[in-house]
Amino acid sequence: MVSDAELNVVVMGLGYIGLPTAAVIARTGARVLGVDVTESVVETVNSGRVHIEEVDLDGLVSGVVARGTLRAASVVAPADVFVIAVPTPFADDHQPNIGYVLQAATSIAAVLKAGDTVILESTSPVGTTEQVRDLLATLRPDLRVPGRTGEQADIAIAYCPERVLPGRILVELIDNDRVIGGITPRCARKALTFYRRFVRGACVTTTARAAEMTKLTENAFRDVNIAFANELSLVADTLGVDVWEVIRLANRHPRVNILSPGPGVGGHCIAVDPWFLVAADPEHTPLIRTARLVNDGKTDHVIEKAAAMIEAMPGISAACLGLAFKADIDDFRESPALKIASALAARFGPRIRIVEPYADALPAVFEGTGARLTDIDAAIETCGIMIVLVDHDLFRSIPLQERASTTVLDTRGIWPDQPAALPDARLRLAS
Ligand code: SAJ
Repeated sequence: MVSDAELNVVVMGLGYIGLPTAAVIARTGARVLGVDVTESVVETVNSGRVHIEEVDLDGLVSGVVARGTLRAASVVAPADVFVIAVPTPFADDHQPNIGYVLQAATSIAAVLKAGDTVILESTSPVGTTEQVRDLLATLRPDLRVPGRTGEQADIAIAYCPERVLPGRILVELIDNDRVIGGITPRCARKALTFYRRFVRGACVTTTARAAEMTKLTENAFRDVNIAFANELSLVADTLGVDVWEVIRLANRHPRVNILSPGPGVGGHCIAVDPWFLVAADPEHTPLIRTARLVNDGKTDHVIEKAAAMIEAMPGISAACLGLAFKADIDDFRESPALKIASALAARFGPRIRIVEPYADALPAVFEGTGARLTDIDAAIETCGIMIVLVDHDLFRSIPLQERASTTVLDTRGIWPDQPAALPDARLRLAS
C-alpha cells in the first residue's frame, strides 16, 4: 500500500463538504488536489483562504496549503483516489439532477488508470454509483470496471455518503461512523482502506445501493420527525397551548423524543433529499411526501402570522432576526428564514429591518423592497415587533428587560420568558 506521503488524492468540488474533506485528507500528509469549476474558489484556496464559514476550517486550510499538501485547480490531474463531492440539486418537479456527478466522472475518466479508486460522496438517488460505473466503462473501454467482469476489475468504485453537520464538520468528518458501499465487496474494502487514514469512527461496508439509500433515509427520518413537531406547533397554536412546554413535558417519557418546531426546514440536505426517495417510488412514500409538505407549509404559516401581526400595528417597524437556515452558520441555502423575511419585505418594504450577523449585505432578493440590514442593538431600539427566525447565539443572549415591551413572534422558542403581548387570539403564536 502507498504511504500517506505518496498518496495522491483528487477531490472534485470544493464546497461545504469537498473543501473540509480535502483539507482533512491533506493533513494526513497525502497530496491533495481540489478541483472546482469556479475560478475564484480555486484562487481563494490556493492563497490559503476559505470561501465558506466553518469552525476552524480557515486555520486548517491555510496550514495544509502552506505545507504544500493541498492545492486547487480547475482541471483534474491523475491521482490514486478520486472523491466526488459536487452538488446534486433537484429540479422544480422534485426530480433529482445528477448532471454534476456525471460531469465530474467524465473529467475523471480522462485521467483514470488501473489501480485507481473512485468514490462518490454526493447525496444521490439510488443507482447513481452504478451510473457512474457505466459512464466510466463507456468512456474508458480499455479499463475493466467492477461488477461487469466479476471481481476482476482494474479500478474500484464506491459510494460513501458524507454525514457531517454544518458547524461541526471538521469534528464529524473524523469521528462519525462511515457507511461504505462498494459496487463489489472488493471495491468497498479498497475504499475502506482509504477512509481508515483519517476516520476514527467505525467504517461499515455494504453495497453501493444500500449506502445510497441509507443516506437518503437518514435525512428523511429527520424531516419526518421535524414535521411531527411542526404539526404539533400548529395544533398547539389553535388550542392556545405552549408547544415548547408540551414537547418538554412529553420528552420526559423514556421512549419519546420530539424534535423542535421552527419556521420550516432549510439547508441543502433535509429539505431536498427526501424528494429523492419520493421520486424513486411515489406510490409508496405518502408519509415522506407529506412531511415535506408539512415543513414547507409551516413556512407559509409563519409568513401569514407575521404579516397579520405587522398589519395590526401600523407604522411600527418589524425586525426579522436571522436569515440563515439554522443557528450560528452563514449558509442561506433553502432557508425558511430567508423566504419569510423576503416575503415580509416584499409586502411591508421599509418597515422591515433584517438582523443577520452572518451577512455583510442583504441578499439580492431584498433589492428594491426598501427593507434594510441593521444590527441587533439598533433593532432593539427602533423595532416594536421582533420576528425570531433563527436561533443564533446573539439573539438568545438578549435578556427579557431589553424586549419586554416588544411584540414578539418567536418561531424557535428561544425566549420562553417572553410575555404574551397579543390579547387578540388571531395573533397568538405558540411557535
Ligand atoms: N430543524 C428544526 N427542528 C429540529 C432540528 C432541525 O426545525 O429539531 C431545522 C433546522 O433549523 C434547519 C433544518 O432543520 O433548517 C436542518 O438542520 P439540521 O441541523 O437538522 O441538519 P443539516 O441540514 O444541517 O444537516 C443534515 C444532517 N442530517 C441529519 O442529522 C440526519 C447531517 O448529518 C447531514 O450530513 C446533512 O444533513 C447532509 O449533508 O445531508
